Amino acid sequence: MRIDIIGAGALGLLYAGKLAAAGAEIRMWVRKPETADMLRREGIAVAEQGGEILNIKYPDFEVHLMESWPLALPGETGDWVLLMTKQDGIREAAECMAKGLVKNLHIVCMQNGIGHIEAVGQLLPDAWVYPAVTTEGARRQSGESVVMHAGKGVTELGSAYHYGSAQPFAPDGREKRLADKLTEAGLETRISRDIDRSIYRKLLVNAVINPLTAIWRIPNGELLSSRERMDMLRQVYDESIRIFDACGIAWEAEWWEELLQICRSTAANRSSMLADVLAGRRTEIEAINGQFIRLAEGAGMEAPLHRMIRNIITGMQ
Ligand code: KPL
Repeated sequence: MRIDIIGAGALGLLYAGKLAAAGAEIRMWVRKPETADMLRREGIAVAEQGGEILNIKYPDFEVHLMESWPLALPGETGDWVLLMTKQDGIREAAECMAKGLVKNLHIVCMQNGIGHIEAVGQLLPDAWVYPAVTTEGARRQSGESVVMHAGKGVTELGSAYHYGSAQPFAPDGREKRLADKLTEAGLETRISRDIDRSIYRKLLVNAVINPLTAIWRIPNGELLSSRERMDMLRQVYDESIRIFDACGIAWEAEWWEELLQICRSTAANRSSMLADVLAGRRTEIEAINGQFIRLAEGAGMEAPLHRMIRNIITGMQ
């Protein structure tokens, strides 16, 4: 199976390394020449929690600059594109893909937040766009090609959207083949027929945990360490649920307990937003809490906590 992976962040490297080790033909697509040089020089190393290290040397995988997509792929493509940039990297990647000759790409989107499936679909109306939600934990030091597989999770792969035609996608077993390959590579993947539920659950978890850990500069587990922190967690959660209700978005009572369980099971981890703030990178606040503000606006209601949190994080960038 030939897989194009766009983005060399922690998840991009984790997927590339593990899939290459499982025999998939991997092409990495990166934005910066220095990232391409580093990957060619150092390869990819995936450090598992048990101490095992998977080393993938270049050229056992390919590396290209994203801008060379139309030249490097003159009329041929892989079986899959895994789009693993953050939401703010989507436009640039999609514009490069749109210049390529191959139009009917099958693109899996692994971003946090909501709104990205529509964004990709509008930029690439001939592509099949699959939402995916993962709970795999990965960490990487900026400028390094070593990725820590910090927590084994599960990936859910939804059905494809196609914006260019009203034709429903005739299933050809393609998603199942990808899910099987990922699972064989040690990245457990299930086909989901209710991916929206997982997307909204993850949006809620990220909207509560990520900004509060970034504001207080604490690992996830410390959110549970005092009454004041727990109260704040609960208030942001409750406001989010009121917004879901106003928008007619289904949610489940267990999500609160699941959120607390995520804090416990990732207790020592830094959230991705805290990592971004500490590294001076742009955060995903707009794609996460910003989306709650927009959902609330659409339903004619206020979202004072999400708005305050969004302003605090934006003011830190
Ligand atoms: O997804 C995460 C993130 O950091 O973005 C959580 C679940 C909060 C784990 O850190």
